[in-house]
Amino acid sequence: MYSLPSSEFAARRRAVMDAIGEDGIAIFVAPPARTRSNDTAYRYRPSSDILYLSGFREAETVLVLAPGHGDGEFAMFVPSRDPLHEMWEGRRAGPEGARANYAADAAFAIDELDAVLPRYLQGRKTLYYTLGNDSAFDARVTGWMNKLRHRRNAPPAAPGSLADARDIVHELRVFKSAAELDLMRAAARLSSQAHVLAMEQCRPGMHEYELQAIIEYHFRRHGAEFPAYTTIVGGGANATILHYTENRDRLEADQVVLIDAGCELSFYAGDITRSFPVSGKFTPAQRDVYQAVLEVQIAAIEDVRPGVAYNILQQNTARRLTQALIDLGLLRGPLDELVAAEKYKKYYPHNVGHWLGIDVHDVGSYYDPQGRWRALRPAMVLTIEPGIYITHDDEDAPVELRGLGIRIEDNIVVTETGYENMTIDCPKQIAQIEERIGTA
Ligand SMILES: [Mn+2]
Repeated sequence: MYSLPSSEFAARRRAVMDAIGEDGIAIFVAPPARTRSNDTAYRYRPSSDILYLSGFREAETVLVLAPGHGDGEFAMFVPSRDPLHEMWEGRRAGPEGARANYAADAAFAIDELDAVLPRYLQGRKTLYYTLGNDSAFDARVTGWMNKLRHRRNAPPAAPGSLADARDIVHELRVFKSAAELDLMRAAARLSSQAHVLAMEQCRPGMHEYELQAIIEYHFRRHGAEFPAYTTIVGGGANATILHYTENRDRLEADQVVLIDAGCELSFYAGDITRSFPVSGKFTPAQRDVYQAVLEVQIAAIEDVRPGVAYNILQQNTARRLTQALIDLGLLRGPLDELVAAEKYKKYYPHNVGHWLGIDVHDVGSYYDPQGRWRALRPAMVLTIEPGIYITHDDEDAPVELRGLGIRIEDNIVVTETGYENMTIDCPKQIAQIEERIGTA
């Protein structure tokens, strides 16, 4: 239901191969599994670029794109079939499965890498390989290069220049296809539903981890592979810690709880934040801050359309939030001076949002090739997530505002004429929120 057609993976590989040309070769290496405790591993999360280019999920995998190569231009090196290993650790595709189900032109056991890969490198001018992720693999690449440089019985044939394939792949990943947008809408919908469940089941005296469990139960129950990132549930002052993930404390009736949670469905991320009163009713002070953030968030979403430079979203948001902070009594002074001095950073220290896709903070440059902030274009997906955070010990802040964090985050697609809010079903107006809390 949620997978992409193989033609889409083929088109992505074609686009990369067209960009690197017949003089080039690109190598993509899956990161290894990581130990969690003694001899058990973290659940493996496949490499995003390998997912993007092939849909393949196993560790110990290397993808090679060598346009026009006589042995086949798309080669995969994968773990070999092994009944005993598979009995303990799970099924493997093996080289045969890589050819049959992942459209590899040629496929080999990963153990054959040293023997086979020099054949692909030989005679290519540019090697697209990302140095620095895996020093052991870097050393193997160097070894193959040296072997090809110092051949006795044939002229040297090692690539003379090194480039980074991420520049090509990550630029492609900035623009989502129609099929990808459908997957992202599904991830957004599931993430929205989970936030509504948390609102409906919230009661004073519950613990932050209970809301986390409600949310993650919904994700997994509907087939999400993982949460797209560690779920944040912070009540009161915990909401002022931007990446709070302990989720351990009791939720009190006078607190606002901030939940930042999204699922990863078919390896596409949802990323939603909502902030709501534990009791079901904002205090007047909390309501003022909430309404201010909400208005800034809606204005930022309204700014989204093709041609708007990314930094304009940032600048407009910083200015509007600064005005809000003045109105709330949190900053004092002329608006222009406060904006120029970035005084808002005390209460709003992050950016307005980020690209969203296979990675929650998705890859891709925020700049154009000339180094200027890039303009939005249709099929880009980004989050819009302004916030105001007032720590418990902020003596400049009115007492009734201390220990309060509000962030509101939606997932936005740039369209031909403006934007589509994929998380519009997740309530954020005060009346909509208050009527839901504690009703289940
Ligand atoms: Mn986010």
